[in-house]
Amino acid sequence: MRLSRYFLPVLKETPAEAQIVSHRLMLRAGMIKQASAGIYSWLPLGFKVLRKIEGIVHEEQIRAGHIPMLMPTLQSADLWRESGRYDAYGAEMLRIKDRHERDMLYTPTAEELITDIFRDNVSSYRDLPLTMYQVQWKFRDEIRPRFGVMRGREFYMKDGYNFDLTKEDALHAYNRHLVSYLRTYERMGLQAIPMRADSGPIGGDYTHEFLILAETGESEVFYDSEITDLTFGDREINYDDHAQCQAVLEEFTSRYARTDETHDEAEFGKVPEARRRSARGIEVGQIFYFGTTYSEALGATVQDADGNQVAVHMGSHGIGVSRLAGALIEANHDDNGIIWPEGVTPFHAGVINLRQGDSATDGACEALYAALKKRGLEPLYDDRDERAGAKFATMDLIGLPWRVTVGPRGLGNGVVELTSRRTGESEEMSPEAAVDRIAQIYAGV
Ligand code: 5CA
Repeated sequence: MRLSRYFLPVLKETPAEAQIVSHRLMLRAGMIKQASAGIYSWLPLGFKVLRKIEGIVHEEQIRAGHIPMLMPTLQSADLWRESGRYDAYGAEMLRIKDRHERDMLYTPTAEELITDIFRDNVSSYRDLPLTMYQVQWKFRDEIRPRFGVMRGREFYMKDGYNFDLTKEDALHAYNRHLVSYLRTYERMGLQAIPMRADSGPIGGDYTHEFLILAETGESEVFYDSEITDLTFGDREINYDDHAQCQAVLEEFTSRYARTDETHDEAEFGKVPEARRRSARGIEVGQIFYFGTTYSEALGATVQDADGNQVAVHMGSHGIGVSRLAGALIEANHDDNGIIWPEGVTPFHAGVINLRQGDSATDGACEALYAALKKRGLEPLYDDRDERAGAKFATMDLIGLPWRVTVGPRGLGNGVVELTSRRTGESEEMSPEAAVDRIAQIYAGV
């Protein structure tokens, strides 16, 4: 993409309404624009990041054997009356009437709708286990939407639902989700810690929240510092192997790690004092096992091997896809702007032309831009007729991890400059070597 042809409305001023750094930077970098309280348009740069996050979520869900699908944002109230949640959900549910005066709602979550699809189509234990998921917009009429996309009213969520014959199978699905979430966040360059949590209006006994440690987090968390040494890495997982998934769950959840809702001072006191930490965290996902709550309420049963009709065991599992865009910035920025991890960056590298209009420099930039594209990469070429300082400031603000700077002086010596956004370190090399290096970096992402 050529910057002169792109839509990147960066702001010079720091927007006064934004209280936290990710919100400020998303507005300044032209990623989002508020449409109304807690509701945002995703401008081209923000949309690219959202798609990258969503892509990783899809790949890891499919790897775990979960099946993608899509349900509507608007639902009829009838199903929610069957489950009893139409009244229970309260003011957070946006209720709408259609022209026939029928009660509709904008979906805050989809346990009812997926259970309805299941009960109408599945009748035998032979069709289990089954896990389906979607990535879809949700609406919760939060009393205090704030921090930009971190606590929106409309937000983009991955929500997955498992259907199993027995509790044991459903707990395997729970473990499988935990493992797939660990992989998902790590691929984005984030350390998300599973913490024992409270199940709230979704219900159920088993639930973990995934939290990223950040000063601006809304949740207070307590944990054993040993937990931050754990990494998932590139281990091979067979998601059908119950014992293997269980072992990973135990490895990542056996140390003390809880949100304030479930925090227990006496238990925490058993952690050696030097390892006790309290901090703030951003909740980027949550998994639940809730048994037969919804299947009993809605009559989602299957015939088991002995011919009995039994209610299926279920769980639901969410990832805050739009919230992650903000959380990633909270975890990756400096005074000059965003620093995208390679896995989610909107463009792979920036190309800066220091002497726009100089035919040799323009030619070298065009060749570099074409060579990067030929390697399957997406460069952003700053071909505007602007001062070098302004070009550097924009690149730093939008946070592309790699920048190639091309100017007449370097070209005289046959070199361009490759700079890492994270370390600020630069290295001179031939344009071909710069292309090779960038391609090599992304080959492993
Ligand atoms: N049905 C379950 C799992 S699918 C569910 O709704 N879980 S949830 O309530 O925990 O939401 C899942 C994730 O969505 C949360 O972990 C959080 O990351 C994100 N989320 C929840 N509310 C908001 C909000 N108002 N703005 C942005 N993201 C949100």
